[in-house]
This record gives sequence, structure tokens and C-alpha cells, in this order.
Amino acid sequence: MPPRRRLAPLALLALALPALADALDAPGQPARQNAPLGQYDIVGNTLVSAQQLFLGTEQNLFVIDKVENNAAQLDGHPAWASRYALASNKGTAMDAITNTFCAGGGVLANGSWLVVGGNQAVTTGGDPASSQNGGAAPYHDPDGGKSLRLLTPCDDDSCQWELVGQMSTRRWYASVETLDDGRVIIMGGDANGGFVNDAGQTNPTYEFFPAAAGDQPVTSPLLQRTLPANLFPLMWVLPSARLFVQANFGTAILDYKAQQEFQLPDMPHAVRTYPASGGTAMLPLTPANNWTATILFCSGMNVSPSDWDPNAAWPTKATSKSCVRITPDVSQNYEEDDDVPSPRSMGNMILLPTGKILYLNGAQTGVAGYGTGSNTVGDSYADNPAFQPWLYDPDAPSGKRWSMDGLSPSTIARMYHSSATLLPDGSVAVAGSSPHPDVVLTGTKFPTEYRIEIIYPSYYNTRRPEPQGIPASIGYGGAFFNLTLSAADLGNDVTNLNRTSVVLVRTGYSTHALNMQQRMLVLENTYTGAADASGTLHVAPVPPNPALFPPGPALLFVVVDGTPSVARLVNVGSGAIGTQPTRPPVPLPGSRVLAAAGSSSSSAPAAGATGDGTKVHAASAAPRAWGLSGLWAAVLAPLAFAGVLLPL
Ligand SMILES: [Cu+2]
Repeated sequence: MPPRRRLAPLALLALALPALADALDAPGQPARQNAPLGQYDIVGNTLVSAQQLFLGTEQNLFVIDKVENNAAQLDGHPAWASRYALASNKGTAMDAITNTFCAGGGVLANGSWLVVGGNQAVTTGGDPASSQNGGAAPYHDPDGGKSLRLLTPCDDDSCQWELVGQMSTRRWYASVETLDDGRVIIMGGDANGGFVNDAGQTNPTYEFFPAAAGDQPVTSPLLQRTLPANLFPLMWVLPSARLFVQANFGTAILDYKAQQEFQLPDMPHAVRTYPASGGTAMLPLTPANNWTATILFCSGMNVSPSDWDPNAAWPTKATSKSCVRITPDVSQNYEEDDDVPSPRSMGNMILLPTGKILYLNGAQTGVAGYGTGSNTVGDSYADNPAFQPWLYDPDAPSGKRWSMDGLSPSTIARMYHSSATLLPDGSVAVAGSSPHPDVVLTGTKFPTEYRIEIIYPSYYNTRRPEPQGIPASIGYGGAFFNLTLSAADLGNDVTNLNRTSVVLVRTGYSTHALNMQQRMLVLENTYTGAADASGTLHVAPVPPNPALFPPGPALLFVVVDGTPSVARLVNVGSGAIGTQPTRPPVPLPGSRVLAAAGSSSSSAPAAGATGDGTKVHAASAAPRAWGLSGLWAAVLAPLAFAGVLLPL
């Protein structure tokens, strides 16, 4: 037996390389071969209409509908939730328990998904049911207004939705965002719904899940001052660990820890929130932009607060082409961005692993919502489906950010209550549409839709890299991990290592033209190339600031020269709700390419590397936003002093 002290180096090695111990199998090639590039392909039926949709595992989508007369049955009544298996294109009904009509949803640090709020119990036609506790035929749906439903996703029938308590107040059309401690914040909504919010039923507050003992909803001045078009407020956690919140024309920074809001300038050009329903996304957080958050808003409709008349001729009203960006941790001002080539409402912006954004779904005229009046198109407040998807490149020069990129139009109108999400193979699933109080299948321009289709971006059929060594879990700071790529993965060109990135994508919860929690972060990496054109990526974990990418599941893609691997679903953070451990960043080794035996090796510094090939891990090289109070002391103090940024 060796002396005990000899074990120490081995133990240290084990500590230094935790990723190797729990590496996932390398992703392979997509199951679909020779997909129709740039085109939509109808692949299956979601059983219930996909008003809400999220990718819960690598293999399964989870679908949530409102209570309505779906043919799929469960426990003797129509189902309003399902699990959709991507491999078999088969749906299975699930029990969402209470009425999930226009609920919000989000993911927690432990990988469970929460669906919040909804509507009262209804009977046919969306009318109130005689019983609010599930006793009324035909739907037997309990009131969902305060519901908190939790699911830990799996790939079979062993996981089911369960009620885990109630919110303190009713929320219909509330938004959900995952916080840097892996809880979620639940914000806004109203008690009973309707076309837009109103003073008699608004819930201008936020609360948290899990709630701490004694928690009470906190009032948001932004939601108080932005009636009526402030349902489904748009919100993102910023790297400064504050929330950027946008509703109607209002904008605010919410320091949810201090329960204090700061007013920012109004949204230009158009309302982006429901029911104007613009497309929105946080652009990728990258080493090149120092993981600085910029948020993009496009389309919607310019409607003044007094003009939200449910009897107006909404389906004929023009939508907006305008786009603006804001980088809230740097500047409080919205900046003009390129107009979308065609106008739209109810569009979803989907972050692709390449960092570009696919913009699809919705309508060219009108807004979200439905009614029964003669001002509708078969109940719909919108018309002229926006069949043509567009691609946005955040890094393209101004004037050149939008392109059609070979994308063909869909044949299915994705009107109100549509959804979309990125899939692990880099394609995008599109589903839903039902601008009706209850299921309408025939005799109407925009019937209730059950068909799910997939659109295949231009990279789809290219041979995918198959990176080895993807860790099951990635933390904040600490030691780097290695991913290996074969010569085939690198296209037999070792210089492709210089065009390789490792990205995390949280696909989020899709509903009402939103993808709540959606964000992308590019990890910092260097590389070592081998003479045989294979290579190793040295990949830094997420920088030591959980607000950059709140903890929870994420897709990890390795993108080689614009071609993404199939993703693996990894865990970011501790896997538990609570303050996330952070570690000081460990400098990455320099990038280099090893020469063949007999010749000398050469350094091939990556962008940002120093001249001697030693790349300084940027997160350790300069003061960054992780010193949250430091950044905000610098940004907020002068603004507040100038009287522009007003604590409310
Ligand atoms: Cu809705």
C-alpha cells in the first residue's frame, strides 16, 4: 500500500477536473436527414393547442393550452396539456389540473418548471363554469387564477404536473423570469382578463417562488402607471442583477432585492407588450461584448392608452416595422435599430446557436386577442398572417441586420396563442394558434391549430461537430474544462478552432409572442490544435456572476464555423435554488496549434489573446460588472443626480 501522502496529488487532480467525472455522451448527428432547408415541415400533432410550449428535456416538449374542447381526453374530460416526444412525433395528454388559460411559466435552478396563474373555471365558449372547484361538466376545470403548478420534466409518463400551493393574488397574463438565485419572480397580470388590463382588476405587483415566510406582493410603480397595455410585462435579469422591465410605453429598472424601481425613458414608436405583442429578445452575451446585455424590441403597434377599444377595427390596423435596442447597464437610452422588412404583431424571436435570431409567427395587421363582435375576423383581432420568417444578425452593421437567408414562408397561420422554441438539433418548433374562446376547427379563417411544424435553418444538413467531454454541470467561475473535436468535426481544417464557440442557450417558456427566460451566453475559450487537425477547446465556465445566466438547465452547443453541434442539456449552477457558489476565474491556457513531429509548434492566438499566445481570461483581467454595486454606483448616481433617472 503506498504511503498515504501519495494520494494527495490524485485527490487534487480529481478536484481540478470535476467535469471529466460527469461528462455527457457526445452528441451525434440529428435524427432528421436531408431536411428541407429554410422550410417548414409539418411533423405531428400536439393533441392540445400549443398556447404555451417549452423544451423540458432533450427529447420532449411540454405543451399547455387553455381549457377548451380538445378532442384529446383525460379523466373523462378534454385535456389541456400534453407531452410531445420529438423522436416519435407523438403527443401524450397530461393533466395541468387547473385552468392554465394565458398562464406564464418559467424554469427554476433545480430544473423544475413552474406554471403560474390562469383563469377561472370555464364551460363551453369560455363562459364561467357553475363550479369553480372542478365540479362542472364538461371540462371539470378548477379555477387556476392563483395556481402554482410544478413539473420536473422527464421522457415518459412518470412526471406529472402538481399543484404546489397558491399565489397570494390572482394573476392572469403574468410574466416569469428566473433570478440569479434560481428562484423566479412572478410579475403583473390581472384578476379576470379581458382585451387589456384595467384599474378595476389590475395586479400591479410582483412576488417570488419559492416564497419566503411572510412574503407579500410588492407593488410596482411601473405597472401602476402603464395601464392598460401592461399584461405579460417584458422582463430580463441584467448582469447587474437588476431586472429590466418594459410595459406599454413605460420602462423601468427594478432592483428587486431593494424593492426599488428606477424609471427609464419611454419605449419609442410602438407598444411591444400584449396585445400589441412585439417581438423581443436579449441579444447573446459574449466575451466580445463583455457579456453586456442588449435587448431588442421590434414590431407591435402604436396605440395610445386611451385607444384600446375592443370594438375597434383591429384586424385592419397596421402593425409596426420599427426596432429599437437598449443596453441598460450602460445607457438608459433606446437606440434605433433596423426596421424589420415586413410589419408584424405576435412574432416570436428565437435565439439560434449561431447567435442570430429567427423571427417568425404572428400577423401583419391587428393585435392579439379575440372577441365575438363583427369587428373580428372569425373572432380574431388580427388578420393577414405573417408567414415569412426573417433572420436578424446582431453583429451585422446597421442597415444589414435583417435577411431572408433562404427562409421560405410557412403555410400555417400562427395567429393569437401560437408558440415556438429552439430544439437541441438547432431547428425550431412552431405550434399553436387559436384566436377563439373555444375550439373552432371548421368554417373559420384561423381555426384552432394542433399541427406542429419544424423549420430548418441553413446549417441544418451540414455534418455536425460531435464534441466530447461536455460536462453535465457548469458553474460560475473556477477551473476550465476541455472539449475535444475530431478532424472531421473541424472540417479537416485546424484553423476552424479560431471560428469555434461554446454557447449556452436557455430556450425558455414560449407563450403570447414571448419566450420568457430565453437567453444565450457564449463561454470564453482557447484551444490547442493538433497536427492531425483535431483539437481541444479549453472552456471557461460561466463568469462568476449568476445574473449573467441564472442557474438552471440550458442547451450547450459547440458551433464550428457557423455549424452547431446537436446540443446536450446541461445544468448551470449548483442545481439547487439559493445563492449560487462562485469561484475566481482560472486563466485559460494560450491558444496554439501543435506542429507535426520534426517541426516546431506555432502559436495561433485567438482573438483577444496576447501576443505570446497566452490568453488572459478576461473575467479575471479587468474589473467587470460582477462588482454590481460598483457598476451601478457609477451608472445610476450621475443619472439620478441629473434628475433623469427617478427612484419611484
Ligand atoms: Cu392569451
